[in-house]
Amino acid sequence: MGANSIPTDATIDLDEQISQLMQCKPLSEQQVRSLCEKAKEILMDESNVQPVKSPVTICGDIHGQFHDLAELFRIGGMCPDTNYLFMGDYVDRGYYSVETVTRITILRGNHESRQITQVYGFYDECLRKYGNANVWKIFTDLFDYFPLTALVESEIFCLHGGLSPSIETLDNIRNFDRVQEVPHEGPMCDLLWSDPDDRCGWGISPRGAGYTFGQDISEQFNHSNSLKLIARAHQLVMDGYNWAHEQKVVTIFSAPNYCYRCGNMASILEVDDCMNHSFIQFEPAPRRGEPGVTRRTPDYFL
Ligand SMILES: [Mn+2]
Repeated sequence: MGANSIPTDATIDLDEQISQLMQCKPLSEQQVRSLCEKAKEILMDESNVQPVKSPVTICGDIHGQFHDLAELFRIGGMCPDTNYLFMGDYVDRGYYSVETVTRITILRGNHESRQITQVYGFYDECLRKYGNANVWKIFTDLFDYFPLTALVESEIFCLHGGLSPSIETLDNIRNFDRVQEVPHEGPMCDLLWSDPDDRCGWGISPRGAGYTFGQDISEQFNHSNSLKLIARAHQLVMDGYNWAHEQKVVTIFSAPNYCYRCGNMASILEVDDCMNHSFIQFEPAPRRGEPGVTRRTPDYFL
């Protein structure tokens, strides 16, 4: 008791680090290392289906668009005043993965992986900003501990991608060992890669990993697990959110003008303590110094 009100060296240091990050200045390798060690201690005690209480604000992909993340906090409220649930894909694509990932932790996305980050930008960004791959290694080692899914008040099931033909119940998910690189196939891969589809049943995903799943699959899963809604991220949607499967599934995407060229709105989902939900849409933050990106992004990775 009372210890919380007395700033220790550690909390003073943490406040300084937060203010440094809010100015979009990267932390030192040593600071990243010690923060990630602390984060790992917290994350390793979390469940594969991490329980979350309302009120909570649920967010989708960020992809290193740091200034837009700052805009998200301005609109949605600062931590810890607002309780946030982020559904993965913090890194790659944008120019500020290093700054972005240090501010938030929660569910794992398909980009929180050693293999994907070496192709889509985070690895190169770490090399450019730190001169070596140490920070990339520290972060990707931490990503292995990120929870895979969350459950808000036993009603809203949150995850990055979607469902898996190998998973019928939440207990199936609770029982596997998540502390590993994202596998190329199997239930853990599917949770981070799958997408809802207009066609019924399971389909082959054009992404080359995970599956597509139809409304029948979502209805069965929600019924079996007494869920009202599946909230997920992973797909660019022009309004920032998109209902599917007769409101059994919603996609939330929180990177406005994705890749600095897609022209989409972003959104976050606010769930209040009575479980009422409302979407807040937002546009890109004013920015300076970021070049317009003309490089084409393969559609199957959006
Ligand atoms: Mn994704």
